[in-house]
Amino acid sequence: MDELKVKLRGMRKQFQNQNQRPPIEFVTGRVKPVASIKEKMTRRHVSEERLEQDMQDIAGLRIMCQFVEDIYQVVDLLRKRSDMTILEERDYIHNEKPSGYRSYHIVIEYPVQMVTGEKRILAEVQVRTLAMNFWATIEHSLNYKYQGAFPEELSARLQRAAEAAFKLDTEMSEIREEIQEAQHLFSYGKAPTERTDDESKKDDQR
Ligand code: 0O2
Ligand code: 0O2
Repeated sequence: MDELKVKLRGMRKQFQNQNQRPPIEFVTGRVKPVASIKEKMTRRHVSEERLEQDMQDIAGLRIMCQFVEDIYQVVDLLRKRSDMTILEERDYIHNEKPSGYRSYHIVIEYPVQMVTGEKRILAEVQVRTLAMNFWATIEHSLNYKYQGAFPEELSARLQRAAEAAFKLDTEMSEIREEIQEAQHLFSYGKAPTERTDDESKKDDQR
């Protein structure tokens, strides 16, 4: 998990080193707690022998992006990497879940070098916008209270909130160029187009 977090955060750093806006805002990761693994094993009828193959999210990473377009750029970057293999992709952005949940899920196979030799582990990478993350975090915490059985009114409200979050993402995408220019001005004191030839050369050499 730590290794993968370093690598994904490294992708963000590389863009920053090039004075480019990174498509990754931040990365988090968790190992599924034992209680959640046991609960999912019962719910999904997963045997202990099949656990490593059948439960894909024991190791889980989350990549947060500013814009929906960034999600697909990140997915493309992950597809090109040779240190991990993508086994499955699930686009819950264009096929949102009945709850209203949106995110892009990727299941990767990642070789870990153990003292006993190489071990290939599965990890689930969830790529989402900040707005999708806001919604999912809140809905997830409500799930603890209601154990997934939301009252109808709350469920409808959450679905409406998910649509509102997606509308926000769509609106932000439409003014993306304006925002990007403003962010560049804020970070580097000038718009990307105003950079001198000398500065561009320096970046290329980095
Ligand atoms: P910085 O400088 O704090 O931003 P670790 O592996 O120790 O770095 P850990 O304990 O695994 O981190 O925590 P986790 O939850 O996986 O990731 C936390 C990272 O995500 C931290 O970044 C947080 O700052 C960042 N983070 C969490 N929530 C938000 C958020 O809402 N907005 C933003 N922008 N960042 C968030 P770093 O890498 O520790 O560095
Ligand atoms: P955690 O660590 O508590 O987040 P299943 O787990 O059976 O629902 P499957 O096929 O194993 O489904 O994987 P799926 O649906 O691609 O991804 C499951 C994970 O996506 C969940 O993990 C959540 O993190 C997230 N997710 C999926 N649907 C929703 C939703 O409606 N609301 C929220 N907030 N998150 C969702 P877990 O198992 O809940 O673990």
